[in-house]
Amino acid sequence: MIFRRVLAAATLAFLPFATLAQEHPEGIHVHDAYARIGNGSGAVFFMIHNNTDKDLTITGAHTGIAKLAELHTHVEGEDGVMKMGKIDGGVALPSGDMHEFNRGGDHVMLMGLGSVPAEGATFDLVLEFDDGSEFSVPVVVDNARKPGEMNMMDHSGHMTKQGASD
Ligand SMILES: [Cu+2]
Repeated sequence: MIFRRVLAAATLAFLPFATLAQEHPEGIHVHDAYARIGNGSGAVFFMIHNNTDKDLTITGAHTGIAKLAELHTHVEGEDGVMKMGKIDGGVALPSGDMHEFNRGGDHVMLMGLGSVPAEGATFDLVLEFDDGSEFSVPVVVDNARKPGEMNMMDHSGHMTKQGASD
């Protein structure tokens, strides 16, 4: 019986990993969406998966907390200095593929913030796709986050894509 008990304990210990491995449901889903906000502007970071059978492009975004939300990336200027700029043509998200919006890379820039949401608060960022559909992502304000750090406990971004094409 001791062997059996050990086995049961081992199964329990591995359960969270098994759950993680299965987390690729149908449709669009987002992992670990967070924002850094300050001085009237902010940036949103997340990982997005396209598990639909359709090639999509993220063409834009909007949110109730900012006048403007733009897809940005960092590009090297002629002087060799990295600058932020709008991504021309949007972000391609082919079927079965994923795209990472991360620090120092692509991000969703928020400009013209009204009231600045508090640390730990959540707001909705709506992503716009080329097929006319939209996808709402709950984003948590996390100014304390260090670059490259990931919140493995956050599974809040899993939902079905809703929009014109459904
Ligand atoms: Cu930016």
